[in-house]
Amino acid sequence: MSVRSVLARWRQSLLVLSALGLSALAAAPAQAGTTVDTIRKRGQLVCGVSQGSAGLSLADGQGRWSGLDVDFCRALAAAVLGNADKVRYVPLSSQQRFPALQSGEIDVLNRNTTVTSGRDAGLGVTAAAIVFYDGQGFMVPKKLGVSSARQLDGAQVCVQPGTNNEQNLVDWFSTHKLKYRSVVIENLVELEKAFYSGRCDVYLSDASTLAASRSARAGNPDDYVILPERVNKSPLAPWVRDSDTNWIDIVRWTVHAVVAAEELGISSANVDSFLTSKDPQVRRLLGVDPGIGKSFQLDERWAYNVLKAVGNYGEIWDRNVGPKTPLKLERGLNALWNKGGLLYAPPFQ
Ligand SMILES: N[C@@H](CCC(=O)N[C@@H](CS)C(=O)NCC(=O)O)C(=O)O
Repeated sequence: MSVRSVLARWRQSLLVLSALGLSALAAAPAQAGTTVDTIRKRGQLVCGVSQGSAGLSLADGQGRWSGLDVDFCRALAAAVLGNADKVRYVPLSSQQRFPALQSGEIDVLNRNTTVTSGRDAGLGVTAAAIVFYDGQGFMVPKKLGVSSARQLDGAQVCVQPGTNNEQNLVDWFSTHKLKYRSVVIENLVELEKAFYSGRCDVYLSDASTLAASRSARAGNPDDYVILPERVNKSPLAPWVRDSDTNWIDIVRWTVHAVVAAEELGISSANVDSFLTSKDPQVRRLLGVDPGIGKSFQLDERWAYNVLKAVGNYGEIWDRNVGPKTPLKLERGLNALWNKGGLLYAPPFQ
């Protein structure tokens, strides 16, 4: 073969390759913008929440949402858009929540959702940061006369499908060699009706959900008791898609920002007075000394906006689930690390 024909073939294959490359590009879906671009374009964050769990995410009669999970939706809207009110809430059942996140219907899932290895590794989603160290337990009517979950042999247990409570139920009863019958109901309102009307003896869920349900839906909350055993750790987190690392970082560091603020003594009421602080950590966090906002592709005032709108972690806790709310929860594991809890924000630098 002559040099010329080798060159001609070589040129031809380059043409074929580049044509293939171009058609491959043409066939690929248009590169979707980042989550932050999408939020900015629509002027609103779309946040997946529960269908109604007091203290975590619950709408009032006017459709106004509140709760700890809701405050983290608001915090993210403040971080990205500078306005905590720019949120559309999408109520989701346990089974609907991950498909809604995977499909892009929501930007973030803030819905009392436990971090487990299977979800993190298997669903194309990431738990960005823990916002609530909870534990799963059992609630029973006082009149059953039960003081320990070990006395629940033969019980009928109400449980929602698509939760990890279901697995914990199997694990706990088999470990303790007890029998049970599960009553599986997807709709939360129906499930709670079944429990409070006596169709099941036991309601298994996160302790926060049980406390919320008892305060909001039991005829007389004092007629029900949450048993002392916790069947599993239940760290609750905001979830995002694996594919957008900038958005994962923003969600993660928004949680860290409210924790760091509590440690630094910054609150929604006094954040303005910290703008003249000499403390380099405070100056970086609040964007007085610029850099951090830019690294997240956010306004330098992102954390200031978050704190001004929703406050620090302690304020979020007290407002939604703390001792002065119907849930009456103590901080426990959700106290700062230097106050005996697990909340610990890495450095902002
Ligand atoms: N944290 C557990 C349970 C979460 C969960 O979905 N709990 C139910 C109550 S058992 C709930 O909050 N449902 C609210 C709803 O369906 O809107 C999980 O992530 O699987």
